[in-house]
Amino acid sequence: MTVPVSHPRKMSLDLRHRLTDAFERGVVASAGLIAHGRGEAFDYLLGERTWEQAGEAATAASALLLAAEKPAISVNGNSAALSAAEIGVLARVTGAKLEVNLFYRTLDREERIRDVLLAAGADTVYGVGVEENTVPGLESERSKSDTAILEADAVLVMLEDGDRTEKLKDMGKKVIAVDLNPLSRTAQKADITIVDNIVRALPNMIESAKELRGLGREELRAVVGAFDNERNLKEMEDRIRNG
Ligand code: PTJ
Repeated sequence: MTVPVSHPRKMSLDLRHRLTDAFERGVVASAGLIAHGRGEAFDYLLGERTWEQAGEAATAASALLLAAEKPAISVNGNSAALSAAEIGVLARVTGAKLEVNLFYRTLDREERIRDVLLAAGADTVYGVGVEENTVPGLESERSKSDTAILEADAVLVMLEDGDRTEKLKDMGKKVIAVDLNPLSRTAQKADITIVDNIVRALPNMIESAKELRGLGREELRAVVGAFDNERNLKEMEDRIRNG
C-alpha cells in the first residue's frame, strides 16, 4: 500500500507496511508485528529521532566491530524486513559475517531471510539449517548457532529480547544491541546498546565505521573503552521518563 506523501505519519506507516509485507512473504514472524509495535511506542516517546547518546553508542559499536578479530551480525525476521541493505553494507565495511538466528525458527523462514539478505547484496549468509543447540544454557531455538556467531568475538544483535545476550557473554563474546527499549534484558546486558530505531542506527553505524576504519586496533579499543553503556542507558531512560 502506498501512503500519501502528505500523510503526517507517512514514515511510521511505511515502516509498518515493510513489516506487514515481509510477514505476508513469510520473512517476519506474526509476533514480530507485535514486537514492532512495542518498538514504535518507544520511538514515539523518544521523538522518533537519534539522540546524541545513540550516536555515541553507534560510534562505539562500529569501533568494536572493527576492532574484533571475528565480528558477526545476527539477523532475525524484523531486522531483515527493515534493514537488509544496510545490514549487508555494514557487514562489508566492518568485515562481519552474517548469520540468520531466529526465535520462531523454521527452515523455511531461515531460507527466506537468507534470500532477502543475498538479494540485498550480502555475500555469504550463515545459520540456515543448523540442528544442534550450540549456545550453552540457552533453551530457545536461538541456541542453534552456526560458525559465524560461534567463532565470533563480537556479535551485533538487533530487535530481540531474552537471555541470548547473557549466554553469548558467558561464551566470552562482546555483544552490541540495537533496541529502542533501554530497559529490555538485551539492552541491559549488552556491552554497547544503541537505543534507536534500527532504520536510523544502522546508517549511523555505517557512517562511523567508514570514518573509523583507518584506525589501528588499539585506537579502536580506546574508542570502545571511552564509552559508558550504563550511563548511556540511564540517560536514555531519563529521556523517556521525563521527555
Ligand atoms: O524473527 P524471529 O523469529 O527471531 O522473532 C523476532 C522477534 C522480534 C519476534 C522476537 O525477537 C521478539 O519477540 O522480540 P521482543 O522480545 O519483542 O523484543 C524486540 C525488541 O526490539 C523490543 O525491545 C522492541 O522495543 C525493540 N524494537 C522493535 N522494533 C524496533 C526495536 N528496536 C529498534 N528498532 C526497531 N525498529
